[in-house]
Amino acid sequence: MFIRLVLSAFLMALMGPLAASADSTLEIQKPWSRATPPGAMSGVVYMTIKNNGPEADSLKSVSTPASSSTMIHESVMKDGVMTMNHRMTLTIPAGGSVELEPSGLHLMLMGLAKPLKAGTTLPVTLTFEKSGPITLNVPILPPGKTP
Ligand SMILES: [Cu+2]
Repeated sequence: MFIRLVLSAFLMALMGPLAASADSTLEIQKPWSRATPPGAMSGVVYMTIKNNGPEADSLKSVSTPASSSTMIHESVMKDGVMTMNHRMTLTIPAGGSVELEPSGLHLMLMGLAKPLKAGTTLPVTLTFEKSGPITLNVPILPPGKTP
């Protein structure tokens, strides 16, 4: 447990400078992903994207070397059934934030090259219309854990 705490403090320190682009007014807070069982083809990434600037920005694309494709999804309850809608972009309002969290918005990694392993990190690049690309190292949590 102690080692894990030290490790996450270390990862946080690493993530700090990486989580903001040069002139960015965007802040990526508590990114996380979840370990996947062997053979699983998809994974998820959650985070909060905060926009401290005076103008809206939007997330246009997401990529990671860990999967063959990545999409912005939104889980919605429709007629009592949970379905996932594909979103082309995600707008972060000026002075506002958007939360990606379980049962809501998430980044969906499809075609995983190998299982996502707890305790490791996942490099993910978010490309925004105005702020450009922001690369993060997303911590992978064990199944059933949340930050
Ligand atoms: Cu999804």
